[in-house]
Amino acid sequence: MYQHVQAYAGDPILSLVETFQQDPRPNKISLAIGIYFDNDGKMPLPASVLAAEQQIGFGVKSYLPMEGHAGFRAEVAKLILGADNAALAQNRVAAVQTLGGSGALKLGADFIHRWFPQAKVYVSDPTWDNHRGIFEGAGFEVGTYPYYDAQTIGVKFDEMCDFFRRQPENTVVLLHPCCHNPTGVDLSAEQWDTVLNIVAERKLIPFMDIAYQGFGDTFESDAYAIRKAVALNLPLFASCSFSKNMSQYGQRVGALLVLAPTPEEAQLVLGQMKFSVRRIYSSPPAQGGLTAYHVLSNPELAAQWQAEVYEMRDRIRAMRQKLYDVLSARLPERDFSYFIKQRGMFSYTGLTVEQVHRLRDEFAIYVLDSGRLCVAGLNDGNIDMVADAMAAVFAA
Ligand code: PLP
Ligand code: TYF
Repeated sequence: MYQHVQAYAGDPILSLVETFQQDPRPNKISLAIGIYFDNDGKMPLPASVLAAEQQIGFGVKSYLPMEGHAGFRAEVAKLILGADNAALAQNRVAAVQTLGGSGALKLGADFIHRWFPQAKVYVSDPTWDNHRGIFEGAGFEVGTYPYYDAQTIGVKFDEMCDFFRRQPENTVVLLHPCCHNPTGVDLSAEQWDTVLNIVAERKLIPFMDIAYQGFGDTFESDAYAIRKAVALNLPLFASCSFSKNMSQYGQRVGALLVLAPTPEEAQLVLGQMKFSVRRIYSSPPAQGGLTAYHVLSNPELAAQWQAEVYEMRDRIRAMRQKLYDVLSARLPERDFSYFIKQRGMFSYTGLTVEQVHRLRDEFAIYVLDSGRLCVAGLNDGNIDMVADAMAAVFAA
């Protein structure tokens, strides 16, 4: 019956997690998956989020509307765009509660493919693997734009701009407003200004995927590119995720925001989003969305939550500093300053695939073949081992 069904090769990140779980070595360390762990190596639930969950309780929850919880949608739009954003007062933003950031990407991708079927999509080289997966799954041809420069461990900024200048109208460019996954290499505010002016001139469609707001710098500055795109009145799509910054991984909490030129068009977009949702899963899960709504709508809980995210951010920064200190002391001829310049949970370490395999085989330390390391998996208990092992493979 199913002989003709193609075998699935598996997702590279999730497959590595399985390999790790089967590794019998007791001292093994996983820095492969993008999850925030605390200094004890546990996934923390912020106290603000726990308080919100307790307020909501575990009683029966009715269905949410197709587009999700109205309060959640309004609060997320304020969090991402800024509470005083004129586009919100003008009712020009269509907001949908989605199944995590992935669900927001999928909903946005399907919408664009349906209404702009000629559009091509470009993602950064490199990007989160599933960006390509989701957009190809929606029927797009997906290409890459120049981004990461292995020579400088920075951005190929001029090449990126030149590339954007050559694209036709309505080309979709997928951008990471902060904490680029997988490299940790971000654009500065000035660079965003330049890029978004090109996007405006060329009439491109910016699709901004923000999964790590608050982990880079502040909630405001991490959303700089998104707010600038709104200020320029671009046809912005923004997908956001609360998986990491509210530890809602398995609850599937995210949102898609679409900026329209008029309130009427925002309603048309919202209507099609609802239609899409109805035909796929009918309505989003209630528990996580309600939790996020309670956190965001209660000023005390919201302030507490932001402070808790900044603690996570600071712990990640401390681990970056420690990695830099140990590696610089061991190999003084090499410049490891990129570890402290990169932002967010991920670091492109500069490790080659051979070095990555040595880390895995000899030291039971798991990072992705690309050299991506999840800095949030480091802690006081494993950082010395990891830094020593990295120094050993870098020195060889
Ligand atoms: N976008 C980026 C850049 C991510 O790194 C991730 C998750 O790792 C997602 C989207 C997906 O988020 P979610 O887990 O909420 O679906
Ligand atoms: O590590 C990463 O970049 C992500 C993590 O459903 C992840 O791939 C894992 C599972 C999932 C979404 C994101």
